[in-house]
Amino acid sequence: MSRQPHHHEHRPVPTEGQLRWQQDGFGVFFHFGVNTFAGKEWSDGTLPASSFDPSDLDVRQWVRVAASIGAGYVILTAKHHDGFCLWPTTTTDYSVASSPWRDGHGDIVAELAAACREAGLGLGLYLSPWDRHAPEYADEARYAEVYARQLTELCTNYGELVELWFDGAGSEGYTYDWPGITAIIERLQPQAMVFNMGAPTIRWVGNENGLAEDPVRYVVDHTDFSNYTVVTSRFEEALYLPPECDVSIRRGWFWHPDDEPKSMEHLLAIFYRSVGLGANLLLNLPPDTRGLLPDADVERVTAWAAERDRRFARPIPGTLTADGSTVTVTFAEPVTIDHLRLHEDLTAGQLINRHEVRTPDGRTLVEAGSVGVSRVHVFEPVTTDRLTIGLVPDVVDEAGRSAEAPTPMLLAVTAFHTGSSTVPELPVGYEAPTEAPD
Ligand code: FUL
Repeated sequence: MSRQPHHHEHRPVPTEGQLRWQQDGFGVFFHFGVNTFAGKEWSDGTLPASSFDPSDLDVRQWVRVAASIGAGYVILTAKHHDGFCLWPTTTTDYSVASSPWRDGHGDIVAELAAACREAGLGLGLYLSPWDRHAPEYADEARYAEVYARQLTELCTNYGELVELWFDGAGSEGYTYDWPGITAIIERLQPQAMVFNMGAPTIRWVGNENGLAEDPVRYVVDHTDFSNYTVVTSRFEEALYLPPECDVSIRRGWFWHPDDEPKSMEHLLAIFYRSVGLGANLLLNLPPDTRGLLPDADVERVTAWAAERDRRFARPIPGTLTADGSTVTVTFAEPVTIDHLRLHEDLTAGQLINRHEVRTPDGRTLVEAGSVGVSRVHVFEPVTTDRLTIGLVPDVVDEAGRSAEAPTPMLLAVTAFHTGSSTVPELPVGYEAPTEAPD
């Protein structure tokens, strides 16, 4: 069989906005709404607006915590599947405007937007396509208008948004007006990342456990739809869509009185398998019925961030010299290290599919897949002034060389001595539920 010799390979490259979002790497999710006051994960649109009544709401506390643990952005459920809106929308009275909170004059999206601006954090919004309250939902054309107005309000009144989060749950078989939705975003918030649906620029990693898998592919021809179905959305051509790993610090996305935060080991295990693999992490911290992040969660997440930062506090920079796809990393003097962080140059697209780290005596220290925006390796301490990294490009011919792809390149390699030489284990049998909650 003959192959076309000059077949031009289509290689999607990231936009500046995608690269910036990937470099941010870490965001905090806030699930808050009528569910919070009913101990529910999903509700059907019949919980009364009057039940939304946080006693001490302070979004500045949410943002302070997010900033202090190193988040670059936060995302709020402006509207979850139940249809209750956290801003005084003109499209329905099922919103904060009908609640006792601030005598119906409050606007959580506005308060959060102001707090984020003050703290220098990006703001993203979750606007559930599935709406179990809106009577118009039964009529796709009428609901398209309602949804367009809601999205327009959110994209107009709250300053710049970094991300719009479109959740697939409950939407199987429903047709939304994605061209219309996309046009609104392009007109009003063209820089916002679009999560997973419509004309996405970033994608769901495919589970709600916060876990990516090696190799982490930024170029894909489909996205997974939701946690509750195996449906996928296929594209006509492959797109550059880096993954975001969403996970809640607790079992639930919303706050429940009997739920509790994950252990620090578990959170560290998630960090290494998301950010450590080159995927973004979106960690959910649910505010409670006071409208505050609970003390236990704040303590846990603060301890987690402190341990993460301790491990990466003293970077030992390596000097890189490249010979084709082999990179030599030289340290100023012999160093004892147990962590290595690699950064791929992604400007020409994601090129590295496999790589290997070797010590000067030829021992293989690490054999792994993708590098991407940032890849962390953990190993038994080794003392050396040099490492060799062999990069294997994405597309190889029979000679083991990339036919048309540019030579893969690393931007930086940094070593660390953390005192930890293993990646924390995930708790046995842990998995977020894939059954639809009631
Ligand atoms: C899911 C939703 O059904 C959950 O309630 C939550 O919002 C999660 C982030 O996405 O698909």
